[in-house]
Amino acid sequence: MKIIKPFSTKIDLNKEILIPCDTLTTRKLSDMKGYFYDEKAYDKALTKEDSIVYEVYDRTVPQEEGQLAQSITVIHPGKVGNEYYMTKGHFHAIVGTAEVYLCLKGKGYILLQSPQNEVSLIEMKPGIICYTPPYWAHRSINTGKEEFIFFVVYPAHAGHDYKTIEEKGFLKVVVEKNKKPALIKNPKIPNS
Ligand code: PAN
Ligand code: ZN
Repeated sequence: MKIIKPFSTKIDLNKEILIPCDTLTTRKLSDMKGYFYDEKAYDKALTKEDSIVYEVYDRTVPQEEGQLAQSITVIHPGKVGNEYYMTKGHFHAIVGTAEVYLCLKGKGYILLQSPQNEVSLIEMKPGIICYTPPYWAHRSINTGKEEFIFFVVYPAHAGHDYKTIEEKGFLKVVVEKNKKPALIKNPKIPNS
């Protein structure tokens, strides 16, 4: 394993970003084709504006076993149709790796799905830590009116398998129903 020097990172508690930050990944609506169930609403939203859905601020460490990756995700408030803004969601490529999520600001959910198709929904608000066990796919959803911001730590060699979710989606989606978040069957997947 590569020997690296100890380092510290500051979470700017006013801006909730990592200082320093090595890489910033920005996901706009145009990067998320096929992820929201309501395709007409997606096309309409994109015609109006290619809004930023979320950003990920990373500290870079070698992507090898024994190292821990750290990052902050900021999901902006918004919806496509009645489905809240969310991350793409993924399995870890090395499926036996877990992850810890700590909510810093805003509110939302972590939606998890096991390889046996069990679905779990963890409610997040500042101070709540979600433990994502190995093997579960995970997606984060902003159900609030402000930014939903969380800090994560995970094994740096975990890797991200986006393909499975991009092709199959999650069995359930979080939508606004009667002005409240509701977990419903994914309309794109028959018998989900
Ligand atoms: C998180 C996610 C981050 C963005 O750091 O990567 O919230 O979500 P997507 O990766 O699904 O676009 C994490 O779970 N890392 O493993
Ligand atoms: Zn992950």
